[in-house]
Parts: sequence; C-alpha cells; structure tokens
Amino acid sequence: MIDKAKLLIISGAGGDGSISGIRKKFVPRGGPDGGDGGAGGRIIIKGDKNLSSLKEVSFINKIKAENGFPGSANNKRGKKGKDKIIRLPLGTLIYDAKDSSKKILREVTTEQKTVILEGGKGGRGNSKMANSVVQYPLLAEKGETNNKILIELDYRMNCDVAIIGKPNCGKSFFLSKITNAKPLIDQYPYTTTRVEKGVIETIKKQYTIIEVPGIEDSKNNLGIKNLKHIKRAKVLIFIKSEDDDKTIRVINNVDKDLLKEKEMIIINSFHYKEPGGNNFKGTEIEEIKKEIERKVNVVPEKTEEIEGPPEKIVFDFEKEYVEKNGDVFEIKHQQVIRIAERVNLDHWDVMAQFMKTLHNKGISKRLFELGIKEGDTIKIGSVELEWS
Ligand SMILES: Nc1nc2c(ncn2[C@@H]2O[C@H](COP(=O)(O)OP(=O)(O)OP(=O)(O)O)[C@@H](O)[C@H]2O)c(=O)[nH]1
Ligand SMILES: [Mg+2]
Repeated sequence: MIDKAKLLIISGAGGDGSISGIRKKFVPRGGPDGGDGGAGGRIIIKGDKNLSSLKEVSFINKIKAENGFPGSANNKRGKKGKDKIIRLPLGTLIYDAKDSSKKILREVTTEQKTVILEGGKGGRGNSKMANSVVQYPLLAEKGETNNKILIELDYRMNCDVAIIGKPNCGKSFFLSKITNAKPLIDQYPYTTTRVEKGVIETIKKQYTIIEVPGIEDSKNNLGIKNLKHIKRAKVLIFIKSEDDDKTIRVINNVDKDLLKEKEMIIINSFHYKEPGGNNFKGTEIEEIKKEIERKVNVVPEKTEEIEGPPEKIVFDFEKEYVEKNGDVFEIKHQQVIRIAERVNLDHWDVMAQFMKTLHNKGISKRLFELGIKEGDTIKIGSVELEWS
C-alpha cells in the first residue's frame, strides 16, 4: 500500500489590475475605468471515504491552480483562477516537507473541503487608484504572486478496531469470521503482508476493522512497519498466543503513545487450545461483536477541529522598506513592487505618479535619509531605475 507521498502544491497568481479609460494624457474621456485583476486559484483538500491509499496522488508530483485573469476596461474585474482540488483518503496527515519540526499542517478527518493554499489577490485597476490629488491615475497593481509549498502526506488507515498479535496467531482467521473479508489464511507465519481491512456489521452501525501483519521484535518486521495504522483505532483486539506474549511490549518499544486511550479486548489464540479447537464459533463471534460495539463507544469521540487555512506564508511586509547595498537601493514594499512591475515607467507622466506614490509611502524620505544621489540604482522587484 502506498501510504507516503510528496507533492508540490502551487496556487495561482492574482491577475493584474487594468489601466484604462484615459485616451490622451490629461484629457480624460469618461475617467479611469481599469478593473481589478481576479484572484488566483486556491489549492483545496477534500477527504474522500472511498480512497484507501495515496496511490492516486503518488503518480503526480506537482499540482498548480490557475492564475487569475487581468482586469479590463469598463471596470471589469478579471476572472478568478480555477481552484485545484486534491482528494485524499480520510486519515491522511499533511506536513510541510521543509519543516524539520514536523508540524502537522492538516489532518484529513472529514469529507469537507478546506483551503490549504490561498491564491494571490488580484491587483487593483487604475480606477481604484484615484485619490484627491491624482484624479486620473496611470498606475495599477500587478496581481499578488502565488504561493507554493512542498507537502508530505502520510496516510493512516481510518479504522475503529485493529487486530494485533504475533505471526500465525489466527488474526486473518478471526477477521474472516467477524467480517466478510477474505484474507489469505495459511499455516505459515507472515501470510498477511499488508494491512487487511473488513467491516463489522452490527444492528446499529458499521465498524471498520483492520488486521496488522504479525508483530515480532525482529528486523524489518512487517507488523512494526504498519503499526502507524492502529493510531486511529479505538479498540485493539489482541490475539494472545502464549503467557509471555511480547506483542504489547514490542509496540510500546516502538511508540509509547500508540496504546494510549485505547480499549483492549484480549482473545486467547487457538494455540492455547487443544488441536482442532476453535475460538470463533457463531455465538462467540456475536459476543465479541457486542463487546467491540460497547468498547468503541466507551472511548470518548475525539473532537478534531478542522483548521482554517494555515497562516499566510509569504505576504509579510517588512518594516524597513529600503535596503541599501553600496549605491544600490532596493525597495521592499510589496505594493510598490506590484505597481512598478505592472506599469511602464518610461512614460514621464506614469513616472510622476509613481514618484508621488513613493512619496506618500514615506519611501522617498527614507531614500534621502540613506543618502541616495544621482546615478545610484533603485531596484523595485524586477524593475531597475537610475535615480536622477
Ligand atoms: N484450529 C484452529 N486453527 C486456527 C484458528 N485460527 C487460525 N487457525 C489456523 O492457524 C493458521 C494461521 O492462521 P491465520 O489466520 O492465517 O493467522 P495470522 O495471525 O493471520 O497469520 P499471519 O498473517 O501469517 O501473521 C491457519 O492455518 C489457520 O487455519 C482457530 O481458531 N482454530
Ligand atoms: Mg494473517
């Protein structure tokens, strides 16, 4: 089963704001009417109860939402970029792959859609840039850049009950009796090599039950490798093979927390009985089912809240908007960058308005404080200007 995957998710950039409505410099016809750009598409996570591995996403390594479209004349807002939806099995944990502290970004517990990555906002069109001084703005904003993040997915089966025990203790046989699953049953240890799944039907409800491959303190033990899948189980069925069966100790050595807050039902393996003895005749199975149902409901349902989108990752404005490196002055104000990258500063009238913006934001003052002089370079995002 594929239960780990990495995926680069990229939201859409915002569309650029439009510059429109001014046919001739300072001779307006109808005033500025450039519309805003549309927002970039978002990346959305949706739980899907029909999925039971990460196989589908494992074929993909990158998912990108559509960019927002630019605004246009007549105050027409650009179309939003289409969102991209990633379907994941319930029980998937999502981490930031670059974060060494392994903080969980999201846990997929319901089928509800949640946004994991916002798209860039659309840039404002020139009709929004008018103010009491500049009535016919020639400036507009570029759309916000998109966000990207490499996520790591870790799938843990979403089950109510897990069967554990040594290899060959009769787990598959029990699973075949209590559900209509048809696992391989054989007299050799490690017949079961991956997690098997079945459904217990009771009058009230259905419960998912899994069989974990045999657990043993040995190298490359398949049971240990699949232990994370018992994490979500509320009840463990331990099929005990002998008096000093080490299964529980082995689990505790792997991860103490795995057995926390779990109800346990212990069933003696047929190994305890005389040859040919059978643990699981019809009446016994019914009794075990009742016990499972009682114990599943003893465990208080953990209320797992769905988090909202993670904190904004990129748009953290810096306090110091100007950075000086020799005779290069870099302007770090995001909004100013978006305007500079959107417009054509070769036109003197556009430049005049842009200088006004620098003044209003206190940036020109800061440039003078830092000793800017003729011939120095100003970098604003991808734009470079010579100060004159
Ligand atoms: N007589 C008897 N035989 C059983 C019982 N349960 C299991 N067996 C037999 O024991 C052997 C192992 O049973 P499995 O159910 O495959 O055991 P398992 O724990 O799933 O084994 P692995 O998946 O290999 O770890 C098979 O030959 C079964 O037929 C039982 O209650 N009574
Ligand atoms: Mg088995």
